[in-house]
Amino acid sequence: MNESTGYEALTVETLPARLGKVAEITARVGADSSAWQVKEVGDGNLNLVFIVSGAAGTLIIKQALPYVRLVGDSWPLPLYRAFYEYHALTRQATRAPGSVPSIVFFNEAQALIAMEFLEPHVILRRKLIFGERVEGLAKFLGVFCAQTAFRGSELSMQSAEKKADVALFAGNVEIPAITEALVFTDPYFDAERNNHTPGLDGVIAKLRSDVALKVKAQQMLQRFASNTETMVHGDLHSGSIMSTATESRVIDPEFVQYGPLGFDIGMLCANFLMAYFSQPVHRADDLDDYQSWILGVIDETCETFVSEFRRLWSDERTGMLYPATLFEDQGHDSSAACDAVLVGIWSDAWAICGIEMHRRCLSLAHNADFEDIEDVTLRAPLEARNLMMGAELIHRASEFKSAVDVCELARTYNSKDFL
Ligand code: SR1
Ligand code: MG
Repeated sequence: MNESTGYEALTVETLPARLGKVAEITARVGADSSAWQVKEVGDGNLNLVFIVSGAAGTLIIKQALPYVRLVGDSWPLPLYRAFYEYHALTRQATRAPGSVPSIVFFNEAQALIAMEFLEPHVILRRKLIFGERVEGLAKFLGVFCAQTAFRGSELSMQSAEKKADVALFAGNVEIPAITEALVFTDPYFDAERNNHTPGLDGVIAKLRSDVALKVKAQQMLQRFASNTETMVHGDLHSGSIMSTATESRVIDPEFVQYGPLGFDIGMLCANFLMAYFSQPVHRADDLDDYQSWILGVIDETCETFVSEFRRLWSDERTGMLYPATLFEDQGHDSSAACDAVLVGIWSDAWAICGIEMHRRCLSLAHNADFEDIEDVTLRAPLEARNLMMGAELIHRASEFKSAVDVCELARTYNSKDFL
């Protein structure tokens, strides 16, 4: 226990006694906490996650640990990330209704959030590894990304409210610092926490000797750190999405901050591309079909993002940016302005996409898509395709007309041999 704050990490044994008197929780799980069943299921890099079931139902209890779980207490991490996650979830629930689990209870001192148990949802990354399809996934994700991006920006928000929000989330220093190092910087030199699959040394040496690539990655870091366009989820990968065969939700926004409009969709596409490149080892029978399905999800997600963004532009442009007083009220069509904003979003998104493809193979915290491939002689050539395509995306980020071009590029990389 921390004497000054009263924080104490929960355990399977202590949870019922410690939370058994919280009315919001007993109302959802059951009054008799001695009969609760508790399982710790956290398989992420940072937190404790408990499934708590009782006579009345089931809840998720998520609690931050004061260090990085993946590494241990040699890497301390502030508990305040639960506070930011809570505030991110409330904003996402308003800006993209139905997209995130509902919150039942929040305790700041204990860095604890009790939330809706999603069932029979499973982590999307596992579904992609097992070759399962999710109906409506692309529509859901495209709408989520567009609504949170648009409605969290001064295209929609009043400036006073948006600036207050930027100030609130600016207190989240240490968590974005992980992204600043692990995503944007460490992949491009031999950083202490890095690791990579044996066999990739030649490809990695090529990337790390590409000064223009490093400059572009640092330019994107500058934008990530300094451009507070909208509230981003900050860690939107297939491990932050839970799905059934027909329904999906976004979870885990503790990496929230105000950042570039294209950040989330870029990171998301990278994770679909990594799922795509990893498939040849995960399946034989329906490989072509399943890979095409993944590319179809990328394409439709991006298409949906654009159409929803355009709809919001026309129906909900209530902020100080590109006001109707300057366009429609003067008899001027603003669609060229919308096009220009979208061009900027995609240029950022494809660069972020390439950078995320690099970091998941080169720095700390790799993806199960590749990492589950135990035979490194099979894993390395697939990761090499992913790394090389990542570099092309970063270099040519502003040249892609749409996700169709990016998917086409993925198809060409999918048959290349770089080792
Ligand atoms: C030290 S944390 C490493 C990664 O885990 C989180 O889920 C984020 O993706 C972060 O980059
Ligand atoms: Mg996470």
